Amino acid sequence: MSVDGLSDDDNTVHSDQPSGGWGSVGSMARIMGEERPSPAVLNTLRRQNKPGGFMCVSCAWGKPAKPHTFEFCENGAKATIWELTSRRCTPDFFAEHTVSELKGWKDYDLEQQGRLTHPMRYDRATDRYVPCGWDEAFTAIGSELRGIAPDQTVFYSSGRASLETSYLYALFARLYGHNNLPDSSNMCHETTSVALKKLIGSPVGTCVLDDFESCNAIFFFGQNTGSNSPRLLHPLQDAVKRGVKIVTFNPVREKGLESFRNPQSPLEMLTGKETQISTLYFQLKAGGDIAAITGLIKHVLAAEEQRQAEAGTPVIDPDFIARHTVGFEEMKARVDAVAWEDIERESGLTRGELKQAADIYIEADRSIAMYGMGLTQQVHGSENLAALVNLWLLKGNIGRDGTGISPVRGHSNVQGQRTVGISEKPELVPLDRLAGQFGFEPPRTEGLNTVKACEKILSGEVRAFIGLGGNFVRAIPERDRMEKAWTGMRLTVQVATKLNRSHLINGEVAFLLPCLGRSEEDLQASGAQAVTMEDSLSCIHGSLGNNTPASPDLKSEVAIVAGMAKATLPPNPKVTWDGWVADYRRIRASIEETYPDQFHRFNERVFTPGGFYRGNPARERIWKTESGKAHFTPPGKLRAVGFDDAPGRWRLITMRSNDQFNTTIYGYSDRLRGIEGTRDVLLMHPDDIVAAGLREGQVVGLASDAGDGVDRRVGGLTVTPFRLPRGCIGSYYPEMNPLIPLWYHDEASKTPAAKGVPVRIVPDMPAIGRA
Ligand SMILES: Nc1nc2c(c(=O)[nH]1)N[C@H]1C(S)=C(S)[C@@H](COP(=O)(O)OP(=O)(O)OC[C@H]3O[C@@H](n4cnc5c(=O)[nH]c(N)nc54)[C@H](O)[C@@H]3O)O[C@H]1N2
Ligand SMILES: Nc1nc2c(c(=O)[nH]1)N[C@H]1C(S)=C(S)[C@@H](COP(=O)(O)OP(=O)(O)OC[C@H]3O[C@@H](n4cnc5c(=O)[nH]c(N)nc54)[C@H](O)[C@@H]3O)O[C@H]1N2
Ligand SMILES: [Mo]
Repeated sequence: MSVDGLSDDDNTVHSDQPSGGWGSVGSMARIMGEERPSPAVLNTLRRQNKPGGFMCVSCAWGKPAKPHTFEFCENGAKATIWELTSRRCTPDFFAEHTVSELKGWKDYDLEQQGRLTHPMRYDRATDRYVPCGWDEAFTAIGSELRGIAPDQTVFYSSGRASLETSYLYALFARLYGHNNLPDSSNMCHETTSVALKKLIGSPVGTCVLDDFESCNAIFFFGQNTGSNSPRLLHPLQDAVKRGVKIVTFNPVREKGLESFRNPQSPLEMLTGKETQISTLYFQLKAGGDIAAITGLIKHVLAAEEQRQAEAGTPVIDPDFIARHTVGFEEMKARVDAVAWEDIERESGLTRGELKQAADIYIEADRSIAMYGMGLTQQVHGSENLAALVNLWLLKGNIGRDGTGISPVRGHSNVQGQRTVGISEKPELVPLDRLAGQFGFEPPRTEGLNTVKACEKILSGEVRAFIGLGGNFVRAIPERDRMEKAWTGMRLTVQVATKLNRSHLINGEVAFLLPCLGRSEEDLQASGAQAVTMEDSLSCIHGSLGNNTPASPDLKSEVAIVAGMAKATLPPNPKVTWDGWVADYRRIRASIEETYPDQFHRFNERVFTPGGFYRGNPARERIWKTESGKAHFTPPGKLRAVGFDDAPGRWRLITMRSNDQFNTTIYGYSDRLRGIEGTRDVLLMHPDDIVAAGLREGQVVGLASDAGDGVDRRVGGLTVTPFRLPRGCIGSYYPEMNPLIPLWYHDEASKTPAAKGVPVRIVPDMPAIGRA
């Protein structure tokens, strides 16, 4: 399905390479050359994602019990090599450069300095980071925190830290007195956590790896497997070989969902044979999913009517609907009333195209729905998921082998952090248990999520920010205003492996605390420590790093969290920070005590091949919703973006390249899209370039068109023809983040709507003094 008649030999920028293949090997080799990692890296890659080995720091996709010889992908290898670089960002580097100077550097150049080696304190007089001792840092942080009201403090986490670290971090926040625990998930799959919980009673996906071996169809919405979770291409390739049909809805023709050449298969590599992944690929409009899915539902309901008339076996699953769901009739009535012309206009797809997809869904006995940021990062992201759940409930495609809903999570432990208490929502945490276990009264008021934390930083109500990993200031919307407000805080602390922009925007008192990476050996009093994480499929895996740490002055994240907590809180005999640091098995024992159902015999099960499954009631058709049933939802708005069309207003999709991990830029090669050597591009349909009075290669800017009168601009983007639907344009995250208003987010979950941002094009606008 091509867009508006563009063919493969049109003049748009695109790539003829399959995902995987020699290109992926070349891409790994390039980063090997750049980072010059220690020779131990090959040994580490061999252990990557294997039982007893080390769990990749890149994506959260499931790890099979019987792994491939090399159970890693191009981007997983890049992430490991990135962590094991031989470059070091030492106190000498900070002595040479002021923080103001570094603010002018590109994200890529900052991280290229390599691993942080010493704890550093910001010195205002010289505008430099200067080395400090760990005790000095902890004591200062403790005394600052004791002087600030807990509810004016934010403890952020990026989704990489282990279950052990995350559990202690959340406990620290609650013992200190707040639930202000925003997580990268708030910018990512929070839509899933809120919407799926409401609709099917589970905040996470219902599939396990085995389901991919027994399904007949897989539907993909807004997830870029080839770049962001390439290991998932293996089960997809196997599924295709079994005859499974794969249907994709995505405004961008992503290579990984078109074809795959398995780099681990000598035959495929040598013969150039590749597997076609998607049977059908629909380039719908950004924000067109509710309309498209409603169209599919209309087709399914029409087929059901016809079957009834013919007295054949039903298309839908009436028994399931009667026993397990509520709201079917209201949903049906509303869908019946939706006009096809509205569906076609809003989705950008024809009734006939949607019929082809619906036929596959109707025919398949067992279907899996997979999705990513294309659905969650929209103003009506929760409605996207409600529409998808409607379609999946119709045929009882939840809670049977080979079926289910499978959100593809982002960071390698983002799902797990929620499981062990990193949540601003007190009702999701067993506070009574924590109270009994540790003899204190946990705070019961709702804490700040990412958007609310930003609002309170803007209004000056937040006085302290601790970042457990991540690059908060770069990842959030509204960057310009946020950076200005940030420096008004009293205390900022960043726990990190490499230098990034968030470290350069400082509070009055600021610390940069360097930690071990997951691939490194973590030696404590009782010996080498393992940590654990949870994958997208709710399986928990142990991970044991075995590389020599980048610097002898690093501490583990567990030790850093415990160090800050001990320096802040009054002594409590039940809260044994030193004991926990000495032996992480004790932390796992505490996790087990708080969550006995999911983590029983935790220490014994740490290295279960394939991980241990912590269970999901929705998979058993136990619906932990308000009604005790799964919910159909009558569709409301058909468009997921939060604005009307207007002349000169475009839908901007902020994209990840194949050469980045979130705000970490590995390089300038988006090889699966054929964009090389730059990230400063504005991707547009060739006819849109002409219609807008622009020309290919022209340098333009974008300005926010959100109608709130705030001037938000980014310049210096080269107009590049690309196969996108008319009216939709693309450019990279995080460079485009200054254009997203803070208030522009999914209504229910407050996930920033980074995939359908209203903008205007400003002709001939250069980049102005911006990194
Ligand atoms: N190598 C690598 N791996 C990663 C990451 C990384 O940056 N690099 N990031 C990690 C993280 S934290 C996350 S959350 C995941 C992100 O992984 P994904 O969920 O794949 O996220 P994106 O690449 O932002 O966007 C997904 C897709 O949505 C499509 N899209 C945009 N708008 C729409 C729409 O309206 N409808 C539909 N149907 N599709 C749309 C885009 O074209 C894109 O292909 O990956 C994780 N893994
Ligand atoms: N416009 C737009 N904005 C987006 C998105 C989008 O698609 N479009 N996606 C959103 C999504 S899905 C996410 S998840 C967020 C990501 O937001 P974050 O999770 O905050 O950002 P990352 O870029 O993953 O963080 C990178 C930094 O983490 C640190 N780091 C790496 N490894 C470790 C470690 O082991 N320990 C510690 N302590 N630190 C480490 C390094 O210093 C590195 O610079 O961005 C969101 N923002
Ligand atoms: Mo994410």
